[in-house]
Amino acid sequence: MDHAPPPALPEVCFIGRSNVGKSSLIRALFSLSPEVEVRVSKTPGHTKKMNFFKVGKYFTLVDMPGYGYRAPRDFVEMVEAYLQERRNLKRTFLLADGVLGLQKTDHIAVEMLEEFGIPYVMVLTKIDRASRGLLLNNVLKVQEFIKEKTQGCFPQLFLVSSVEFSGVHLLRTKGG
Ligand SMILES: Nc1nc2c(ncn2[C@@H]2O[C@H](COP(=O)(O)OP(=O)(O)OP(=O)(O)O)[C@@H](O)[C@H]2O)c(=O)[nH]1
Ligand SMILES: [Mg+2]
Repeated sequence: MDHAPPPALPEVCFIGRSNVGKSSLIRALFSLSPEVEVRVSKTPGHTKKMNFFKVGKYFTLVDMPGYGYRAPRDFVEMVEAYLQERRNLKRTFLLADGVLGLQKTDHIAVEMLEEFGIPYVMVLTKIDRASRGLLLNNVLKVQEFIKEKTQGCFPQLFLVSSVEFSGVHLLRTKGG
């Protein structure tokens, strides 16, 4: 938090399990903003620190390290402090894998966001890898979960593939 830029601009952040596709989605969403230079990797746990990118003069986005497998050791202190303290945080995107659906660690992340009263949008990633049947099943389960178990989650679920660019435009225009 000591290295975070001053909270002058509105901010959006992207959180989710390691390897879920946070950095890839940011790259797809901001493909027209050359200042957003995110690093993507096949190796889970690639993003180790919170990376802040200023987008034009309008807002800042934050690419977070992932939780779960190979998460940085200081993940909880780092991210909890950020979510609790960041006054200019306007929207949080919680990414879950469209093939795997919600995992145990995703439920922990949801509990944390709910406890801190942070408004968030749920996104299913890597939908190019899921068969239609599997994807439909996961979508229905997540929608039911959002409806029954959450307060702070935006009711609309977004589906994306950062490889095929599907759903990216919709998220750009409707997710914020
Ligand atoms: N097929 C497919 N692969 C994807 C998609 N999005 C990301 N990937 C792949 O998943 C791997 C991880 O992507 P990242 O964007 O680095 O994931 P991350 O959530 O930032 O991971 P950490 O920084 O380790 O927490 C890479 O090999 C990506 O190419 C997608 O929509 N479809
Ligand atoms: Mg990353």
